Amino acid sequence: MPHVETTPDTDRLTEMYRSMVRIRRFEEQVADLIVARELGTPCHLCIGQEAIATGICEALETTDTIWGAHRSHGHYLAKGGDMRALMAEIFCRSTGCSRGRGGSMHICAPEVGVMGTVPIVAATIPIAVGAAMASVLRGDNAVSVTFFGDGSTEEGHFHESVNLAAVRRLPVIFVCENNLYSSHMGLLERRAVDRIPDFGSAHGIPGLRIDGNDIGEVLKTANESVERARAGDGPTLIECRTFRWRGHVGPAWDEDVGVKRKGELKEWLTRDPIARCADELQRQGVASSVLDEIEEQTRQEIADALEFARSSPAPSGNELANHVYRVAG
Ligand SMILES: Cc1ncc(C[n+]2csc(CCOP(=O)(O)OP(=O)(O)O)c2C)c(N)n1
Ligand SMILES: [Mg+2]
Repeated sequence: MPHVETTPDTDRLTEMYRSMVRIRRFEEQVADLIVARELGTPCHLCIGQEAIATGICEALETTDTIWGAHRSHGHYLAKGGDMRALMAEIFCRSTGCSRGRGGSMHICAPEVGVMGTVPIVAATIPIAVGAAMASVLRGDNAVSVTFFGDGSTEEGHFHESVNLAAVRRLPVIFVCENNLYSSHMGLLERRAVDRIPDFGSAHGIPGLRIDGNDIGEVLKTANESVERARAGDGPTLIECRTFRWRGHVGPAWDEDVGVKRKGELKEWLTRDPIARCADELQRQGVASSVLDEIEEQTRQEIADALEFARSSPAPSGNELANHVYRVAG
């Protein structure tokens, strides 16, 4: 089981660097495919936010479960989801992780604990609480994690879920990726105060605010929260401060439904989680050739995933009604 640490050792940090690079380069490839009009699936990119998915998933075992939302390519990859199956899903091909029925926003890899992502804002938060309750009933000591945006904390069932998890001391971790915007609206256009951690303390659970672009801080907080959950001490709410570099949906850099974010983006680019991690690795003595090799291996992996997706067939029309149910009566 992972243990609490302040600075991850060099090998571990190198692997987390690799995880963040895989997420960033994968999404940059997806962005290019959208610009080239080869992809039409709406994609919400997490470029700039990679340290959160990576640091949290690093603290988890394969048997722990994660739940995501519309911006979840990073969660899927960080937890060990297959890159080929993700690319094929974004291409809506039959070999995709949801057999081409889901696209970018409905992805899963249950074999590694990616149980599902749903673009209805806050939708998977109560489901993650249910998974934590199931794990207590089974006695298997698994932890569940729900990733959601700052906008989700304005939904009723976020608060209901934190309450139930706190009352039952369930092994669930609420990870709020606060990128300061919900679609085109800034945080303080939507609420009177900027105090998401208070939603934890209001229910008697730890509510923490951390730098979501600092991989070491994310891992340390995740490890402490996982230990707490496994010890039966209940849930934790972690607010990870971050910023998305691209538009709410699609590849654009500085605009969001008419909102210019250029000034803020410029500032956040200087807090790049990957560049910060590279600096730390070099401080620890890792040669730049090691980082170059990670880039090259990632480039090859993405090229392979792209070739796989392009050459995969579309789902058959005969499957259209599969998994579709109606309530009898
Ligand atoms: C219940 C619900 N309301 C509205 C929407 C439309 N919608 C999709 S994403 C989004 C913004 C979510 O913002 P946030 O939770 O901060 O996540 P981010 O996109 O910033 O990662 C909205 C309003 C939706 N999908 N579901
Ligand atoms: Mg947001």
